[in-house]
Formats: sequence, C-alpha cells, structure tokens
Amino acid sequence: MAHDPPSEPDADPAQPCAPGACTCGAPGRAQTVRLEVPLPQAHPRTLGGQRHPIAQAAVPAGTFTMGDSSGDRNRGDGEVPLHPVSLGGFEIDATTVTNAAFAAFVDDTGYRTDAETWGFSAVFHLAVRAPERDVMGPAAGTPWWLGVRGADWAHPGGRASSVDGLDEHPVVHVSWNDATAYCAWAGRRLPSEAQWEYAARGGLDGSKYPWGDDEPDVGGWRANIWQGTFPTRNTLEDGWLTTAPARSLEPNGYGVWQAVGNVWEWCADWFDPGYYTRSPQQDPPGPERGQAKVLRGGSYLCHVSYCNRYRNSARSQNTPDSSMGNAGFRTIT
Ligand SMILES: [Ca+2]
Ligand SMILES: [Ca+2]
Ligand SMILES: [Cu+2]
Repeated sequence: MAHDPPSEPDADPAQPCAPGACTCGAPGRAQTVRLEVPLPQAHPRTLGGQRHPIAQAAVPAGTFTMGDSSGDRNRGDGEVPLHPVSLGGFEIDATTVTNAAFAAFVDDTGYRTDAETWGFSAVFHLAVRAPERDVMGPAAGTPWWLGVRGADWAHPGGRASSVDGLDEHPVVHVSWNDATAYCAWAGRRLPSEAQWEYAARGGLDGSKYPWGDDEPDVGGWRANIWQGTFPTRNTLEDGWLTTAPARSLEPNGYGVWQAVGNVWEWCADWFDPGYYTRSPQQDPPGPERGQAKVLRGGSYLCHVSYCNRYRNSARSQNTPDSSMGNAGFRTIT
C-alpha cells in the first residue's frame, strides 16, 4: 500500500528495508470503492455457546516493556522507543480463529467477506489452485503475490481449492472488516496492539520470541515460517508450506499458540509508526485515526533473509478491506 515515509524515532538504521517494504504481507487492496458493510448484531441466543469454539488463555493484569529490545527491529516500522505499558487482565483466544469457527459465523449470518465482495484475494504464488484465467497477475514489487479471482476464506488457493480437511487451520483471506464483523457476532473484540504483544510475550518480558531468545530452529522448529530460499524453494523443515493447524507446535507461558509465525493477526488499532513516542502507559488504545490497521506476528512466509517479523515486537499493517492468504485473527474478552 502507499504509505508516506513515517517519522521514524529510531535513528539507527538496523535494517535496510524502507518503510512498508520487505514485509511478507500482501499489498493492500486498491482504494477504489468505499464499502459500507453492516456489522451483524451480537446474537444473545448463541453467546457463550458453540458459536465461538475457541479455547481461552487467561492473561493477568500487569506491566510489560513494549517494543524491540533485541536490536532486530525493522527500520520504519516503529518498534521503538521501548516503553512501559500497563494493562488490565483479559482472556484471549488460545489459537487464531479457525475455518470451522468462521464457517459457523457465515452459516449463521450469511456474511460476505471483503474478498467475496471484491471478487479476489491475494494468494502466494506456490499456493494458487485456480484456472489460469482467474490469476490477475503479480503485485508490483512483490511478484510472489498474485491477485486470484475466486480466492476467499473457503477457497484459500482459488476456486479449485477448498477448506476440506482444514477445519482446525486458521481462517485466512479475512480482512480487518471481516474480523470485526465476526467479533460483533461472537460478542468479542480484537485485541489492541498492546494486548496482542503482551499476550504473545507469555510473561517473558523483553524476550525476542514467545518462548524466549533462542532462534526458532533451536531444538526443532518452534514457529511455522519459511525455510529455504524465499520465495521459490521451501524446504519445509517445519512441515508446512502455508498454514499449520492452529493448535500445533507449543504454546507460550500464557497458553497462547503460534502468536509468531503461521498467520498474521489483525489488531484493533490503526497503525502509526510514531505512536510509541506518545502512547499512554495505561491501556494504549492506538491512534485515533489512520489508513491502515495493525497486523502482528508474521506468517508462514517470514524468513530471516527477507522478513524477520516473526518476533514479539514486530509490526506490520494493511488497509481494513485487504485480505490475503497469510492473515487471520484472534479475539479477546
Ligand atoms: Ca513453514
Ligand atoms: Ca500468528
Ligand atoms: Cu513476514
């Protein structure tokens, strides 16, 4: 997406990447139509029942240090300055919302996702399962992302694919708007960016990853990211080219699974790389306005050579109507 160069508070060029570049997130949807999608109403009859069949992890109230303390930050993303953040306790989905859970929402409401409304979504080139006529071509600057007509949450590779056998995988091709609609139906909400990072840390203040500071391949792969040569050859050492089941590998100290890797996760906040210079310590709500929403945690496309955003403090963003095959969400109460 187009994004003005941010006022970067970090003078140290830790990474050569320009703002918005070198991310494994897909380009944003062109802003040609303003959608007015009504939110489904919360459904009292079904609240607390089987309509959100995702186990919960309890995150205690506390204060943590938000931001990058390992020096691996991406210049332009605004991972610094380090600052203390205090939060009340909350419950967060132990896993990202699954295809089975999202299917229940769609069955109950008839909701149409942004990908369906626009008629296409962004699919990683090795994951396309669609007739050639559906492939709209590569995104400028990120040729491994293809716009594919007919790709949506139920057809993650395009119209020749389905979610059969993927019930317990993260739902993908859901926009921020779609995630928010799901939350409205389930009587839940998206985590703030601060809540997301605090939950991802699992009680290990200042660590690079949810499990500590070891790199993800120490003692066996601990996150579903990319191994091999991005974006052409994945050696699949962790077992997955695209999504892994939401409950695979090991959870962190709070019982949160796959905060880093697997799929990017939408947060409630608008994105502003300068926000940490002015955010309040108590329950920071994010900027009042913006063009893009925060995405956190990185995805199965992250690789140390290209996009090292499979870290607790890493930040990315996309427009609220954008969808892609490597972004989903988890919810809180
Ligand atoms: Ca992988
Ligand atoms: Ca994740
Ligand atoms: Cu990445």
